[in-house]
Amino acid sequence: MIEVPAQPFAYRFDPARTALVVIDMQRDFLEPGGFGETLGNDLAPVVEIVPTVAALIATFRDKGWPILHTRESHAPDLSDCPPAKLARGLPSLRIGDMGPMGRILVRGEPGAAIVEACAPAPGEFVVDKPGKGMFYATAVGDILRERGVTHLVFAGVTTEVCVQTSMREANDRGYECLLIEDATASYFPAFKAATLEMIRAQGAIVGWTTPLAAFRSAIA
Ligand code: C5J
Repeated sequence: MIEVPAQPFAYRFDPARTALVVIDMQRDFLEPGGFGETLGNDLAPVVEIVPTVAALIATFRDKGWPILHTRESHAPDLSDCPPAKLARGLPSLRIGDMGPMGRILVRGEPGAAIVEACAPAPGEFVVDKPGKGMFYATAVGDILRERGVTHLVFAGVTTEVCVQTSMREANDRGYECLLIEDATASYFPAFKAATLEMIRAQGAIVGWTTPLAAFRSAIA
């Protein structure tokens, strides 16, 4: 077992049963003209974490530990899009509309791709998810179960939406979850800070948090 200094207390994991989950590091959330920007958001906080997420991915690759990437995306006819996602918010472009990177959050369009710096390597899992959480309407549960994964290390965007939802779903399913603090971001720094606090509150009610440097020192 490896022990990582973390909040609210040390996180212990067996590397043979641990996977990295990288949530939605897609052009649509990180690049101008994508869904994130059409919602009126400042992209700077999410762009800032790209090198840290890339370093975390490289760390798992070096160790040969499994990596699962998610992409928030929909079928071209939007038949898998939860109604709330289509109806709510005031984006200048809605899901499915044509933007500068193709149709917003539609599978196979350039904007739905993962940014180059965090691109999946051959053999890594890539899961398209229509919801905010990674278990809803996906094969994530089967993928993790088949490989005996019990512990998940999380990164990606956005902290309070798809990262937190996926962590909560995982926590309810019995996975022990660690969020890498500087490898996750929100368009709203205050939301990120609040989410980190919520996750580790009340004795790790959702899971643990730690910076990448602490994680890397622990596994060195
Ligand atoms: C959002 C996400 N924020 N990946 N998606 O709509 O967090």
